[in-house]
Amino acid sequence: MTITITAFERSPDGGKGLARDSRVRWALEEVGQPYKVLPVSFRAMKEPAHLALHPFAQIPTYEEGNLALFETGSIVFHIAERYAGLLPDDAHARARAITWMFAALNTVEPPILELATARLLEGDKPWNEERLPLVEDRVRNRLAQLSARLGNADWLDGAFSAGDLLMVSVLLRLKLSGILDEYPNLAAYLARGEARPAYKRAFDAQLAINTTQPTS
Ligand SMILES: N[C@@H](CCC(=O)N[C@@H](CS)C(=O)NCC(=O)O)C(=O)O
Repeated sequence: MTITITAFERSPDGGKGLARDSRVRWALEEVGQPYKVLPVSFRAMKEPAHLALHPFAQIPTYEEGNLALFETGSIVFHIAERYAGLLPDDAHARARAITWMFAALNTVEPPILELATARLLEGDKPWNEERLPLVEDRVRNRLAQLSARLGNADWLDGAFSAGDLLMVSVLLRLKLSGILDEYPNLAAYLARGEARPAYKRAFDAQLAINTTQPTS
């Protein structure tokens, strides 16, 4: 059955892997499933056809036969449940990998997004100078905890899983900030994720649609 996902027609980051279709692409590449990408403009994202797929007018969405999904956590979970390669067979190990998926999205991603918002969108606010260090501390707190848990391991719980895929995807947003360098094992963890052939294929495909010229 054909899998179709949506992605930004023109990503604000120029296709450098921060738009969230990249984590869905990566999951599909890991499990070896071909997929089509439907690029959507910011205008089209607000129109009824897209809103029927995504009530919050965002990307990515995922369609497979008569199944339509939104929310990357749910999409990656669906891919990992349906195709082998992203969740262990052992029931407890599987539950722990799913726990890391939730931890990535619910516990680690929120302060990282808050920092991105504070830096990119609130830099001109008079209170930003006072607030920014507080937001950075919240990020550092989470990173220190994650770093302590990861220790010298390659991945969060045994073999690479959908938990790592989402955690690496979330940490990517910090890549250029320098903060990750304060936690060398996390910087190495991120690099390990980026070095996976499936990640590279996903990254290259996302970059390609952002660097080719529109036809009209
Ligand atoms: N929690 C959602 C977030 C989706 C999201 O924020 N998508 C961004 C692209 S990375 C988007 O569509 N932004 C445009 C907008 O919100 O108007 C998920 O994980 O799928």
